[in-house]
Amino acid sequence: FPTLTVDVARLLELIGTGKESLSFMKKRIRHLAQQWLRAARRLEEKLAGRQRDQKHILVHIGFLTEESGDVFSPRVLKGGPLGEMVQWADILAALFILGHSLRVTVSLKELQSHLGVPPGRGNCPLTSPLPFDLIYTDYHGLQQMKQHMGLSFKKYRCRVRVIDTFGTEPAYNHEEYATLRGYRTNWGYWNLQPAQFMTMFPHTPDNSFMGFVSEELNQTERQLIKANKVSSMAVVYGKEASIWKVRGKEKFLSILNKYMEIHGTVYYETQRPPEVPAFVKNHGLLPQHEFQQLLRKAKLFIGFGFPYEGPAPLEAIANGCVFLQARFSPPHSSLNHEFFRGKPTSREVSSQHPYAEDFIGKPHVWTVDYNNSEEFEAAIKTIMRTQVDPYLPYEYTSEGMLERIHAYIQHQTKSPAMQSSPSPLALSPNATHLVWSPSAGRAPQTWPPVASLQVWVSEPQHTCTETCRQHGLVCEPTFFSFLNKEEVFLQLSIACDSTEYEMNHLYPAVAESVHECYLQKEPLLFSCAGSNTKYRRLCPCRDFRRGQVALCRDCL
Ligand code: U2F
Repeated sequence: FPTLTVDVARLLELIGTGKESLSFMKKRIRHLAQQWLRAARRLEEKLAGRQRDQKHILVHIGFLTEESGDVFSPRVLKGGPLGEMVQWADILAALFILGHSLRVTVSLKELQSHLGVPPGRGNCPLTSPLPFDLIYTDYHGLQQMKQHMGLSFKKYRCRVRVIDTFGTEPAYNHEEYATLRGYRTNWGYWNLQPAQFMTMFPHTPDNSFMGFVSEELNQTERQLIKANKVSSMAVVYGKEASIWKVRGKEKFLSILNKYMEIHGTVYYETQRPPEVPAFVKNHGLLPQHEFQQLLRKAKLFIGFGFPYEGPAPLEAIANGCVFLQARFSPPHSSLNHEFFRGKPTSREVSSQHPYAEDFIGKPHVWTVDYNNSEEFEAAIKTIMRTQVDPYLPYEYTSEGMLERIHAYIQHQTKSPAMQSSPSPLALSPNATHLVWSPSAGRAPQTWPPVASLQVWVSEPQHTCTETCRQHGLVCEPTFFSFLNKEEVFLQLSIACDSTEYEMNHLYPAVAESVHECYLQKEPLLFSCAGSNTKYRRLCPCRDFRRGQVALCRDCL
């Protein structure tokens, strides 16, 4: 078994030098090293005696390669996106601390030198000439690997994990289906298992949730933060001046300015950017550690609508701020918004940070209509009066991230389609849904274990993601194959005049008005996302650990 590794200097060496983005990542790893080590020790105690395999892992950060244009590195010190670098730094730290053997590449040349891949035999063989058990990369890296590996790419693609910030829904991933049905994207069509895509927040249960971490506080720091909070201090979320070019800003900022001193961390070269009003105290872009210090003093962290779904709101909440953000009505998505256009998802983004809105909520997060001055002003007044403790969801702590990645690496090896075919499910006593019954024979070996499965039927126009959530559960696409059977309709007392197998990401489902039942013909299209007024969908749901939605209760 690998030992949880402590030699952080070795990791920093592996990452290499020569880019501002790499320096940012190394600084972050160095700064969080003690936190990672403490988390590793706690996890070790928790996993005592459990099997842990050591994997050979290649981490190829495609978006940082010159060959893909590397637009990020030159903007690191100029207010450009850092979220991706935050996440990659944390992925590297987590994989290393878990004791796996790592190689890191940020150029095509290095990638090529590591991929000696003469064609072998069989489908995704576990022992073969490819010297890596797992490859973590992104969409740019995937493209580069495909070009370099030629035919063997197809054979080994099951070992790839794609870090994909906003997620890829199954309908966009399946090449033939996406092409036929017009799920057009700049990225999709890779025919991977949807769980191979790993997101920054738990956006859709179809993908795996990779996440990142936020800095954690000890008891003394928590007390200090509470004692030193300035209830009239607000920090604006937006390190690049363009973020401040938002409609209606004058109105809501002048309301905020009546009550609070407003601070910003906007990058500038020589003078204040014209987009930033004179009454804002601008500190310029701060190093990450100093930004956290500013958040420790502030009461409020306020978003202007962009960037979407970044790390900063979690950091603010972890440092005891309230996060105030705009509700999007209608929600933003790839169908109506430039930023999301071409991204392989139809997910509707209901605010700047839906995770903060849905998974955290009040008193830490306020989502309001910025065009409604009364609602906005009332929120500010209440926030100033309310005492709020620092809060960090477990899944964004170092221990939470280590636990999740450990579980994925240990268990997520077989694709759902490869898991053994189950016998029928038994009805639960209350007959509103189905559960796995121990009397139905030996449970098939699956991960998550099938004992956590509950089958619920959605209302029309509801996704399985929503349906499971309504029942306090989470959609688990691995289990779709268990309910994609004619007898399941019968067990749910659904009358089917006809039953067809078709390719459709909403199936299995029933068109109730006409008593037509549909089963899924293409396992790659099993999808928690997606809804239609015509169908009630059969949804596989499971329980989850508090604060760790990626894992079921018995999933460790
Ligand atoms: C997101 O990327 P961003 O970089 O825009 O995300 P932010 O939430 O602004 O924060 C990234 C980090 O920047 C740090 C802060 C965060 O961890 O500690 N920071 C800083 O170092 N100094 C400062 O003065 C202020 C912040 C998202 F993550 C990406 O995936 C998206 O591509 C992007 C666009 O939606 O938004």
